Amino acid sequence: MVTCGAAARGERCHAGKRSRSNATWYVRNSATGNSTVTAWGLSTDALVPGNYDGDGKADLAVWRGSDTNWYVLKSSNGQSQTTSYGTSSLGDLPAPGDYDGDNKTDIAVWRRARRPGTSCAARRARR
Ligand SMILES: [Ca+2]
Ligand SMILES: [Ca+2]
Repeated sequence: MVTCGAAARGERCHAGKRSRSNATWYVRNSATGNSTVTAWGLSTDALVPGNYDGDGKADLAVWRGSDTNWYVLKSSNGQSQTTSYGTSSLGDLPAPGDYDGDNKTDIAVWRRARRPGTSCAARRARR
């Protein structure tokens, strides 16, 4: 069984925090009806499955807002890939897709535009 990116690096996935726990993917194969069970990611991660390695099969993948890492378990070779992308402090949300048409899922985030002067600090300053 493969474990989450943190465990692959020799770290504890939940690091003793109660709000997070390991998560498990249950996938039912449409061709055979068989299921696979794989521990990957944390309960607080965003789910971002896609075909990141271009082999035509979806890869288990999560985006962790706390460290802005994308943890991908590549279906082609079972290896993990960790990529940092996004800024959670700016409210980024993961938005993966094949934006360039190369049959590989691209990492992407969606960020809401912030209007100047609408931050909490700016509103307090006007009072
Ligand atoms: Ca794949
Ligand atoms: Ca692509």
